[in-house]
Amino acid sequence: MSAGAHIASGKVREIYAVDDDTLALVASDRISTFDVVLPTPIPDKGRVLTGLSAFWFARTRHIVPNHLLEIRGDGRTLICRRLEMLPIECVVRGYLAGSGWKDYRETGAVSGHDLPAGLAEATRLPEPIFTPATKASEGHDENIDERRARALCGEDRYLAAKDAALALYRFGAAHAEARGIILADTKFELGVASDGTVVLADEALTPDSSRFWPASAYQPGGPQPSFDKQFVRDWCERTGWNKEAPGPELPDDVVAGTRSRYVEAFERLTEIPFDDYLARPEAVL
Ligand code: Q0Z
Repeated sequence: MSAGAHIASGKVREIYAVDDDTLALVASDRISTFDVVLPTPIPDKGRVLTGLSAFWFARTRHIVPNHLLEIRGDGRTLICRRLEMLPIECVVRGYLAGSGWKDYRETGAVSGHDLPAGLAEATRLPEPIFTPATKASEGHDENIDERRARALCGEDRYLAAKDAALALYRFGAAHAEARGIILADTKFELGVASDGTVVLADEALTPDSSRFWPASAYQPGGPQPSFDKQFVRDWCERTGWNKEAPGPELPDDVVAGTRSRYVEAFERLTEIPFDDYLARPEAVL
């Protein structure tokens, strides 16, 4: 079960120990926007994210081994191999957004990658770039250059993590693009197994760990609407909320609209009806 000691809490997920070698990752239905967890859950959001992660884990084993052992019948719990985690966030960017856009605007570079001058916000980069970041215990992660990331991980582990992250991004971005979704950037967490192998962990290629943009609305030169969260962000903006905790309670229509965006992302990417997933979560494996 997810019975066992509580190990860690994220904003919207929990980790429990199953035994010495095994963890349970449980995704709640909580949603955060503007860095604040809202008081109103989005029904099945945790199942969408769990199902998507499991889908990608099952389809990327040829790129890098991963921590997934089993998906629970509740659809929101992944049973995983416990690893020694690398001390960096493995971020890959195919487009210039978020802190990548901010760092580029201020310095012309992201994590030590000098980029051509004059790029607009949300531009597709000539090649995806690996932009490792520190793991901040609170506040925002900080992009770091290759030298610092290499020193934190060790040479061999760093190179294995970088190669895996770039290959995973390329795979996920091509799959998503063919289904009308731009994977602008994404963050992976990798760990090391007892035999020294570098292993993909945590969640992978979900809307909470990535920027998903609807390809139909893509227009470089400014911020892009988020596939999953734009509806709730726009509603929050209209309330005049100051973006400090506590966030506003969401009305039913905003909850329902947001849920359907998550379900649509799941169904477009997996080509599996979400009801099939709810009936049998192993359908994504
Ligand atoms: C993942 C995180 C979450 C809070 C630790 N297989 C693993 N082995 C050891 N540690 C982890 C994993 Cl996945 C691990 N996180 C990130 C996830 C809630 C923090 F669900 N922290």
